[in-house]
Amino acid sequence: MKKRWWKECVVYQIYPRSFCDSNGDGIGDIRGITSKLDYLRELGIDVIWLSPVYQSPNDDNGYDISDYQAIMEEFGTMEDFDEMLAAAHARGIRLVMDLVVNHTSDEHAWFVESRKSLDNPYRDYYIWRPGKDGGAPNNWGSCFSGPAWEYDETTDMYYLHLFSKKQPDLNWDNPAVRDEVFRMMNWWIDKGVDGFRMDVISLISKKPDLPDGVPGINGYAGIDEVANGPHVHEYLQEMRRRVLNRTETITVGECSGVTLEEAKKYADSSETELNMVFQFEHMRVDSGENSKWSDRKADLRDLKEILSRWQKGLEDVAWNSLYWENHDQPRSVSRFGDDGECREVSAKMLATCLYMMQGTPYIYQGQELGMTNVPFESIEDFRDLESINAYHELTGSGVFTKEEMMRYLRYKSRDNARTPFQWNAEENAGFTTGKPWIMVNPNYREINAGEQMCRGTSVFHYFRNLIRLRKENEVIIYGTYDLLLPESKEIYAYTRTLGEEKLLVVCNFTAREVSFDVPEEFLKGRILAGNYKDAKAGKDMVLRAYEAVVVKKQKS
Ligand code: TEU
Ligand code: CA
Repeated sequence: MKKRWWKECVVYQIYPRSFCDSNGDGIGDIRGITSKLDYLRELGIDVIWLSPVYQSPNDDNGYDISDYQAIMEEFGTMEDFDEMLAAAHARGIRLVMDLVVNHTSDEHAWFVESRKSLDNPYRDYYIWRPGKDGGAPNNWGSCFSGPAWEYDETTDMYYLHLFSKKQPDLNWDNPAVRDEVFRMMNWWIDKGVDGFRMDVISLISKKPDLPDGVPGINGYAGIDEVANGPHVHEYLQEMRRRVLNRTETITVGECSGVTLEEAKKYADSSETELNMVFQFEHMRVDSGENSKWSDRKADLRDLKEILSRWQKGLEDVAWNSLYWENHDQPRSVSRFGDDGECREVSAKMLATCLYMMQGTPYIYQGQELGMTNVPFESIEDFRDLESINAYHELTGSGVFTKEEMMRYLRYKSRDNARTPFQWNAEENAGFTTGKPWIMVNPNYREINAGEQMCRGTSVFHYFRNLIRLRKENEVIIYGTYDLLLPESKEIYAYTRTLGEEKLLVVCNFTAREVSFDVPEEFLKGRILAGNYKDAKAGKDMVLRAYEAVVVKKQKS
């Protein structure tokens, strides 16, 4: 197992629009982030993954980029960015940019040119096709509802957009596109950034004949038909040679549709492509029949099967990322824990369960406070185009009633993760002095960073302790993983082993008391972490509601 700094670090994701507003316009910004770097140093994280801050018309909150080398006006200036980068580095915190190059905004200069004429030099920067049988070239659907093709009458052709029609897909088979992307990446590395999170990077290579896929609940085929295309690994190996090898960068590919076998190519230990990937199997464990729109609760046995398969599958051959949350997912304490009376203890349990595994931990802003899903009252409360479009498409076509869809949105909408960070109990949770761009979760008076930093038993201090524990125990970073009690619906238990060192991690995923037989070798073990103050790992151990314990075997 090669030791690497990016295997030993902890990453914190900032969604800039909702993190901290410094100028009272109700929108988070770069100077707001700079003002909160000491908070992040206190938490103990090593790397910031910054969601896009590039120039954008904000159709998809910055994941639709119109200039990769300019800062979105609402977020500030390039000087603000340079100041933030220097301030982060001065605190020993690295910065990872969000690389969104499967598509650009339709307002990017390349696309403005491309759509002008068939022989425009930029025409083949994008994916244009003639219609078929009077309609779109194939049955692919957009992730944001409707078809993945938009008719453009200027040249009487359709262009592909796997996301919104304002996010036309780039044609990665065109070497000029790859040259542009690699040049831009090198420009950011020259500025001192330390790596990239790569948006939907598994989708950049499309099968040349763009074949129809299997229709979903809205009649269109999903993006998994496009994932892991014929040249994706070739293009990433080229990226590694032309950009990533020049400095010790950290790279993580967001790989919708990735399988364990594919992940061994994207993130293999020969380091010819990326360091790690975000897989989605554990994020689909509570999906509905054909889509994420469901309020089904996950079965712990499914979660254990998935996470264990990825732990064992990548062991010694690649590297895992470890995440419950990001800006696209609902809050994990509401999804996999309990956001009622057991909120804090279950937030701590979920962190223990995941971050004691092998892989690089990713913490999403507010997860370290146990921030919860949001009691959205009506569709007008939502801002995310995925949620709003799905609501109109799926209720309009009768797939779901409005009541069903509102229930599913409250449980799964991406906006659950995008309400303002809760800094304190003052108006708007201390996020802004203006009118926030999206509602603040009403529970900010009880759940906020200010209160938790002053309370040693808070979720914040528990996360801080887990981060410290990882740094002090190599067995957590490099040890092998072995699942215990695979059939238990209540307990997630596993061991980590590195030479003589051995840990036991036990988590009760229910509000009920559950008995657990502590393996003999841990009976006299030392408690390294626990979300109840008087945890002990004795014979006939009884795990309390959402109790989590980490026990270190004592050398005999
Ligand atoms: O997300 C890609 C992706 O797979 C999402 O469609 C995600 O699976 C879905 O939203 C879960 O419901 C990336 C970005 O993270 C997302 O914010 C962007 O909207 C999308 O790509 C397009 O850039
Ligand atoms: Ca602002």
